[in-house]
Amino acid sequence: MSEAPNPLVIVLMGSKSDWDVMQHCHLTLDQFAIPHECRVLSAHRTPHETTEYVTGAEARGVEVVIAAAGGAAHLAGVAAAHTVLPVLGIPMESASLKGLDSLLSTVQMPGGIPVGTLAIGKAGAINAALLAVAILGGHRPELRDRLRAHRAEQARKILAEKLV
Ligand code: RP5
Repeated sequence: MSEAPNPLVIVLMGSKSDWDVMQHCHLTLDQFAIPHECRVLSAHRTPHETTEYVTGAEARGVEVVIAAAGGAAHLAGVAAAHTVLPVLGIPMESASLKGLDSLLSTVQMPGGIPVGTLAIGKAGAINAALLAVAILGGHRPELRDRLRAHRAEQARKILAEKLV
């Protein structure tokens, strides 16, 4: 577990094997100096602890929940069932179906309990962090300014590309 005293974002993943990818979510949140906590919790293997952790998040001041899982990926849906905080789901790439299983499990929530689902793997991990910053930025103009600067930097890099 990686801890911040008063996290605004919690980042859950179903297994330590997800960390190679999910460290990019953590690093992106760090880039924006967002206090956050990363934890391995599984919808299947630790159902009670997962429920307890997500249920208590709002009272701790958490504003966004990020949940990554692979295969029969229920973690984001289970998290969303236990909180009204926005939940962002990241499908992890799986060995057998390359993450299509994780994508469909995460994205196909029945109407009523939303999970905002990002892309499979690293792109989703980075974008979940950026979307969390945008959500937090709704009432923190300084964060919106940092997002604008981040986009400007990406544009500067693209425009500076030389092919030959
Ligand atoms: C999911 O099962 C995890 O999120 C992970 O992506 C996948 C495989 O987990 P391990 O068998 O590597 O622990 O619950």
